[in-house]
Amino acid sequence: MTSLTQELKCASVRKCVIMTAKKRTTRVKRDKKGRKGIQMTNLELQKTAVEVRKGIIEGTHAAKSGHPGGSLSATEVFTYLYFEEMNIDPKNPNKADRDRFVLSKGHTAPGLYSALANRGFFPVEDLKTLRHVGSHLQGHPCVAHTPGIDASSGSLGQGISVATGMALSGKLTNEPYRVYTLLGDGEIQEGQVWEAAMLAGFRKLDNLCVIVDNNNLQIDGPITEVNSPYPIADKFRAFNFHVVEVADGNDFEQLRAAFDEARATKGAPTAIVMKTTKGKGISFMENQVGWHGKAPNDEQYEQAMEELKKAGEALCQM
Ligand SMILES: Cc1ncc(C[n+]2csc(CCOP(=O)(O)OP(=O)(O)O)c2C)c(N)n1
Repeated sequence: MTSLTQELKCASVRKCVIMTAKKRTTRVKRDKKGRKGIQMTNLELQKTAVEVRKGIIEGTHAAKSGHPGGSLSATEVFTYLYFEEMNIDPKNPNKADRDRFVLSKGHTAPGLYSALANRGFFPVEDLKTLRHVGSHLQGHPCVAHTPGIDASSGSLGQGISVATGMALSGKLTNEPYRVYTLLGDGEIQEGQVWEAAMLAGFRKLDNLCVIVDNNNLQIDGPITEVNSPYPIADKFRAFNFHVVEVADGNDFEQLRAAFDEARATKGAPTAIVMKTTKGKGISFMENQVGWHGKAPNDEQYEQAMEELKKAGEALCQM
């Protein structure tokens, strides 16, 4: 491939992703495995994840604050849920039978906002207004202001309770939707998480999928040094969950298998416990606790965006 062809191809990656999403938005029939998304290949998902990461960096840089570390570790799961797994419609964010998502680790809103914007819920340009006065994109998700947000969150531990209530409601009213919620591994130190898990297991809420982002770092250090929640999988099993352990939650193939297994599981809620890398995709942020809640300065922004541009170009070669 000549460099010009290569350049043109890469410049159109974003356009391609958007076109693919638009073209397939109308196709919301479940595929053979029951996935309700737009049926993308792993390569398309990887390219999309690069775009989602760009939005995280754009947003936190413009805000001069926010949480890039845990947004980047969860980028693949945000991308997979909104582009492949869930029954959602960006043109009708509140449709009654939509699958629900609750970001229990609400501080990683930049990741969720970027997935929603790239999926077409609102313009990608809005990401630069993160945390600005008057913007609909505040530091933590707010159900009243942002299209696609199903629950306000940010006080750690509470989101899983909201998700459990939604799942129980779905069972009581015989609604077909599924409920997904994403928790941090530091967050699960909160006692309320286990009250919700106890109820979900007891009520056999097989329409509920709890995802734990096991990036091993919390706000001020490794989880094993602060208050270890290990063994995480065994704890959820003790609360009558079906558990899927994912060795690499930044790998789409493994996520695909995990969500297929969760959807096929009957008679128990599923917990997907996935190992990830905090700060994934930006060399100087990876596994650095200091990037939990800090924005890149101008120089760091340039470097991060350059790395993401190169990552996108490398995917174009495939
Ligand atoms: C109840 C409550 N206590 C404290 C905080 C402040 N806080 C925000 S993020 C965070 C650490 C969360 O760590 P983890 O769940 O591992 O998140 P991740 O590494 O995935 O970003 C804390 C303590 C909060 N949001 N809510």
